[in-house]
Amino acid sequence: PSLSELIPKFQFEKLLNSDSQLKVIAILGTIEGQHAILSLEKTHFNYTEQEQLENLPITEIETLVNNDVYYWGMNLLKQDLKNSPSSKLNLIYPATETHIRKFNKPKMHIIKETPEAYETIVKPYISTMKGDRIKWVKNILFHGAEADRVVCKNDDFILLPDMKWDGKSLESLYLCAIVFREDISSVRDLNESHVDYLERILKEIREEVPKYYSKGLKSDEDDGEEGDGDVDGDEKAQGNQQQQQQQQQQQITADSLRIYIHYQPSYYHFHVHVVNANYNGLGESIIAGKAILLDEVIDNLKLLGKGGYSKKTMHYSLNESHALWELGLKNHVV
Ligand code: M7G
Repeated sequence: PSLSELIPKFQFEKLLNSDSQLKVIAILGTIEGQHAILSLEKTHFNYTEQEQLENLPITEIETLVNNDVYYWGMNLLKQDLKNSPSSKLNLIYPATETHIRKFNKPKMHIIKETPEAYETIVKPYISTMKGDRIKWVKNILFHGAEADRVVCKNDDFILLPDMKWDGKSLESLYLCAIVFREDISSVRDLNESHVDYLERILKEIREEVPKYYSKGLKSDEDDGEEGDGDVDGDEKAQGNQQQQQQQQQQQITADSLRIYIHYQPSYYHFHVHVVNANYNGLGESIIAGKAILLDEVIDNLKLLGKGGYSKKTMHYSLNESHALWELGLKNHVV
């Protein structure tokens, strides 16, 4: 079924999360008796063309306060689904208990995971998190799912837009590189034998992403061509110059990519997050205690010797609703 068939059937049950900073809400509900999680995220202002900036689509304004030179109020914006949608919608259906737990906002703790705690608590948990839980990964790798969106594919991995990205603006670029090998569940499985492999992955990402987006997003190009119309020479030159400047600012370069992995990840099949380093609207995804730069991982592997990350004590944040908390990590806080 399509999203537009499913959403009208969604029946509210409870609010899971509402984040005024990230402009996100997540709602638990049911669709035909099965749990579903609906989340909405207000979109960023995608006004990059000069014409859009000159004609902001403000339709109604209510002034709240005016004090000296300061004014503020509320307004409506004219929006349309293709170029200026109001929000991005995510639906997980049917949603499992694990999905639901992930959206509740419980207390965070800093965990000190020793190699022993990993062996006795985390490793057995990971073995239960394979199978159906990472079916979407297998679908991408082996069954052509999302094939039309792939940014780059080689013998090591497939790189494609992450589900969290609306694909509308390079400013919030978010890609995910999923590796073909199935023997790495998490950073804990990495050791010095993986150094060349990881360096190759990192190098490919740094080469391919800037190349792929060198002319901006595909839809940006289309819009640019349409806008030419009957503008006179000077104005057009000025517009082009501004457009070029904006494009340069937006240009994705190898060193403007934040490339990292998660510990603990949600999915235990090795994958690498690739986001625009200038974007900080990603909340938990990029904070200390969750994200580890792939460069750091590689350098650490060179120092850690044969056992690699299995020998390390890992410190990270975990919330009380994560299954690992009750499974025993609550006894391994710092
Ligand atoms: P993670 O570090 O395991 O978990 O990353 P977390 O960041 O969600 O805590 C998995 C990444 O895969 C996340 O960034 C998800 O948004 C992304 N992702 C998850 N699913 C189910 C899909 C999917 O079906 N397609 C794509 N393209 N990305 C997904």
